[in-house]
Amino acid sequence: MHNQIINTQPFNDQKPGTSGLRKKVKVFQQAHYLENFVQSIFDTLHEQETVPADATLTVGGDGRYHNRQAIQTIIQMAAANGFARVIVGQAGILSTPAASHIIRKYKTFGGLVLSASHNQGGVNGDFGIKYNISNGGPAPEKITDSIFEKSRVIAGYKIANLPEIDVDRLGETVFDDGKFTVKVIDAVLDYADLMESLFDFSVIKKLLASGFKMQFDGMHAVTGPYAQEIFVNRLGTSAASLMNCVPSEDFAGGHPDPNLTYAEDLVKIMFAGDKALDFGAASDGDGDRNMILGKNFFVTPSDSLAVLAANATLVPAYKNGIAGVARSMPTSGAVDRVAAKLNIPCYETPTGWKFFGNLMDAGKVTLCGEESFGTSSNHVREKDGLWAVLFWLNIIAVKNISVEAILMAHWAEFGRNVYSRHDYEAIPTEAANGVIAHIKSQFNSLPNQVFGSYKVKTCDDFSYHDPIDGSISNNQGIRILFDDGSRIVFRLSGTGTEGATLRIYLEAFDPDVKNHHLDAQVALAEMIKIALQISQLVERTGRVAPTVIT
Ligand code: G16
Repeated sequence: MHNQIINTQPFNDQKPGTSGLRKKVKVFQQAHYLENFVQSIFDTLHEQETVPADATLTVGGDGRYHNRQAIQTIIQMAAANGFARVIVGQAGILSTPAASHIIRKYKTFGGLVLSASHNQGGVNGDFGIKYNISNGGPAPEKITDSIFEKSRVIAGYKIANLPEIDVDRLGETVFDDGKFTVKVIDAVLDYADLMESLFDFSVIKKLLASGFKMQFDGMHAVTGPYAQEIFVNRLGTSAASLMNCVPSEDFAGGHPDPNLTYAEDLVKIMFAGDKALDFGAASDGDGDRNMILGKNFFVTPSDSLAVLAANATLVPAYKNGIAGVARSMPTSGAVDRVAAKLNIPCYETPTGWKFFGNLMDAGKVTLCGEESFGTSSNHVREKDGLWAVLFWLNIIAVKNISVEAILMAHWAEFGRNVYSRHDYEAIPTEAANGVIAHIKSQFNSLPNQVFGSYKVKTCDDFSYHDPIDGSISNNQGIRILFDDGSRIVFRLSGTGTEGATLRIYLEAFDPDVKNHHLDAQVALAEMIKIALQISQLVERTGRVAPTVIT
């Protein structure tokens, strides 16, 4: 094994976003691009933490195009940067929650997770990389900021001249008398064992054998093999209950984002009137997101989090109760109402799973969730799509009622936070920044203004003060809060790779829930108009309708 230093020039666009660095595949394919970023990560680790001589790095990705090449490069760079061992998922694949689990279970120093999540794949699609720390969760801003700083001044990277590792074959390859080892593992089994330790598989098995019909959509992405092992091999459901469960490098040309727009095959099945099945679920490119559907019924991610929190004690892992909950700021306040009733704390963090890690490590929260189709608990430090699906199945199996009935009972008890998100994707960056600047310019004049039946109480740009490490994160989204508790939030996405994506989050509270079936778009129609009026979005971007509504 011979280490070399390769001279390089900095790239100026390697600032990690909401969840690591996400760019077009073609950007990552530029000479030295990936290497520069990985070296900036390793340099940060060596500077900020003591990397022990026996340090192990977990490496895996969602299997998208460019995953295999990137993994070989990372292994060679890990060897030259003082790691003693790399654990890699078979075929280079690890779902994001499985990667988090492997880091925790095998106590590795950290991990590199290769994914652009729900973004499209293939040669013209997206690729991504992020660093996860030893708790299994995404690196905090202190680390990601330093990575960016180092990427701006990098002059060289270290790489070892190793032969290509056969990542399809399980087992260990040892170099230089044990100075460096690569171990290829089957991560599906570890993850499935973890799920079996959390949920009551016997009661779910009985439900699935009772004529209850479910459909899981893997969206041609990473969760297919996990779903096969868990639902078919361990829970005994039929193979026909799984769809799109063979991972493909370009997600079969699809967009692996589990929402009502992109999971259209599943949506058709679940909204087929009398023919609809009892339960439907989908997860995304890297397996951390989930969408839950009942018979002709969509559960918003914010409601899903609230329902899981309210029913947590039905699940073996949480039978003694939950310590607290956390949600990202744009996520609806539905879970806040559950927390108030359970008399447990509820934390409001910025968008980005990395903000939950400190709270979980400190034992302050057990469940977390985001409006962006992510929920999870302290079993890992990432959001976890299949975990959420199993949680729902466990609740349904114990309660023995439909998804819709669960929501109806929940709303009757807690009221309903009517909620929707409107995304305007790939807007020219300048126009999107103009919209945000225009809203901010009204911060002084908006309070007390009346818009139809709504009166503005206050508005701000959300700041988060981390109660554990004291760090402060500013500019996390504009909030316009109305007198009656309704609100509009505007944010620029930190995960897009083309222009800017502007998100508008709309929320109104309905305490009486007179009309359970009221369509959120109908209920929020007036607020949608107000959002467009305040932002001048149509005038400034020329967009007359959102790209995606969830
Ligand atoms: C990532 C983050 C989430 C965040 C989501 C959307 O999810 O892990 O915390 O909510 O992006 O972020 P944005 O609104 O900035 O696009 P994923 O599933 O893409 O890794």
